[in-house]
Amino acid sequence: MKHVILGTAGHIDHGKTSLVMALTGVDTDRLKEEKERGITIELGFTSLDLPSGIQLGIIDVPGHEKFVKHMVAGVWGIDLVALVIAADEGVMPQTREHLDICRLLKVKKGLVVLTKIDLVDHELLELVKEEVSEIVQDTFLKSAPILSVSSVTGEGIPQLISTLDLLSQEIEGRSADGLFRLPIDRVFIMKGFGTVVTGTMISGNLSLGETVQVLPSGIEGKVRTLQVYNKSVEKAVAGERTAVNLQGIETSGIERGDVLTRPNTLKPTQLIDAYLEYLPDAPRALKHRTKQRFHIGTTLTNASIFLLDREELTPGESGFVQLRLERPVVALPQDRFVIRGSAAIQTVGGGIILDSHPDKHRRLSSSVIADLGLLKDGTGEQALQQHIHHSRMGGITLEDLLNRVEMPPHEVQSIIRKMAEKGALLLIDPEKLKVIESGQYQGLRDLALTQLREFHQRLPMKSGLSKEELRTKLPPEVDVKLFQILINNLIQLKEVVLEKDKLRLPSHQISSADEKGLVKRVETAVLKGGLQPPSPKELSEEWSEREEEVRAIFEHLVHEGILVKIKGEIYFHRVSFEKLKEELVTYLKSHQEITTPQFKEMTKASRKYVIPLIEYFDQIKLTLRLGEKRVLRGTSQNPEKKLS
Ligand SMILES: Nc1nc2c(ncn2[C@@H]2O[C@H](COP(=O)(O)OP(=O)(O)OP(=O)(O)O)[C@@H](O)[C@H]2O)c(=O)[nH]1
Ligand SMILES: [Mg+2]
Repeated sequence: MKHVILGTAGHIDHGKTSLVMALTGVDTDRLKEEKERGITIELGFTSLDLPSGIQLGIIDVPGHEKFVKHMVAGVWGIDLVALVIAADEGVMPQTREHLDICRLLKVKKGLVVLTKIDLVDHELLELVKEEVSEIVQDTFLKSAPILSVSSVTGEGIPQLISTLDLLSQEIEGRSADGLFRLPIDRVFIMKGFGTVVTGTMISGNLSLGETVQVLPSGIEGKVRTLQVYNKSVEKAVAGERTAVNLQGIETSGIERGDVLTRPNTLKPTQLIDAYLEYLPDAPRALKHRTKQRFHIGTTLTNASIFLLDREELTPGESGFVQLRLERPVVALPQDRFVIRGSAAIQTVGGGIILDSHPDKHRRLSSSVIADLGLLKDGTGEQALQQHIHHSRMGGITLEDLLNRVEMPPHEVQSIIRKMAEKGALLLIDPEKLKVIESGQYQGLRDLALTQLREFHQRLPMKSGLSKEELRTKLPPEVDVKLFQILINNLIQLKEVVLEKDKLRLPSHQISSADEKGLVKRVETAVLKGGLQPPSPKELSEEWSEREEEVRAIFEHLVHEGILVKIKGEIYFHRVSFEKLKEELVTYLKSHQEITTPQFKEMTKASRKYVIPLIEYFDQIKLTLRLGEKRVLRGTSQNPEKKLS
């Protein structure tokens, strides 16, 4: 059976609830306060079986300006709107505001219902009709039917029913294969059953016994019973007014504005990119970072509006914005939203969500604007490609992609498959369906090879780099699985060699130095030099070996911890260095201080070595320089310590 949802809209007291009653026989004003005050406060729900067999769900909204937030929650996701205008009063402020809201939320179709015609004469009715055509021009209701009824006498009600039937037949049914999403508009306890939530299923479907999740809190529960228009069902689908009886969730854990989903599908967000239409009759220009009320689904929170493409948005203009929200909400691309002023509460604009999980953007950046332009005007496939591209070298999972584009999972999967077949992307995690753009993967591969090359250049005597070391040199978004795939791939293509846990380039050979025993010879020569060791240059000249090769061996020995590099060309053998260090500490412990000449005397070395050495001891924080003298750090001679 086809389901269509109709919402009422219109100024307070214009006869919306009476009209619903005339159509269905149900009084949707249930609250005591509503009865006493004669106004609607909360949303009302009922349904009507149309002659063609379509079931029309009806949401009755309040007209009072104080309850516009309930009205927005009610009409978000409806298929048809009945804009109700009392013939004896004509167009009033909330007539216009509700019409703006329906337009901003992109309600597809509707009709205008002039009520209370029993109270006016023909002339007045014609005047009101003129007024109506004026306000609906340039809106989706431009050529909508205008019906005249009296809920008191019943005049016009049969015509209204057949018009609703015709319009409903023109409404396209919703696809039930999107991600399941139900913005909650009511939460209550039913005796003997427990927690029940209701809402309009925006997309997907839900069956008895399934596990569901409440967002943003993340609480999970089970579907115990399911109802669509008061009838128990095994499965509810998109477009239906659905009541879900939840097992394992207390009513205190849920509130209106929450969204029911399946676990691990939708992710709440506090940062949203959008295209905002600022209404022509907004009171003043919208400045960068202005805080406004932000309505999406049945949720209301505050948003700071960052203007991305201009300094301010004047009434009547539209622009790209980034919304920073006070509380997390569930939102998907193509969703509609409304913004209302936070001081003078009035609808000032609304628009379409382009990305519900963006990065923070720089303002006035042409590349950011171009990307958002593509999300606004491009196809779903283009949006998908853009998100894969922007996931850079880390790649992106199917789950994340489904939160970034408005497409059912099977469509996203089929596009991914096609892109993979064309070689545009690689599947890096078949379990999570994680993909990486081929260009990004090439970049990652080049980066890994460059890192290896640089390592070999710096330390030619090392056989290679361990996997862990190489991973730390790659971007942090590269996870273990992707890294493993990269390494295996590089090994398979013989672009790197894995040998004794070390990765190296195939061209890298530990230089022939080892064969000549040069490494050992350098070590011996430096050790023999004691506190006046030879430099790489001196040794290379003495032995007629290439200077770079000898210097590389010195660096290798430093890396191995055998030599200590003091400065520039001065390398000491660790044995000589440690012996001197011990001698210096012993001296300072008994003499408290040492002058440079005294230190020179201790080393019996020339100034060329003495000055860099004593400065090195300062540098490694063994000694502290006080004028011409040095003392041990961290002892009683240390004035710094005394002060503290
Ligand atoms: N004479 C006459 N009175 C009507 C008609 N429709 C509604 N009324 C009266 O107008 C008053 C307001 O009607 P409601 O249906 O409560 O108006 P509403 O639009 O639902 O008001 P809110 O929900 O508070 O915005 C009630 O006293 C109704 O009896 C009608 O067709 N003819
Ligand atoms: Mg009402």
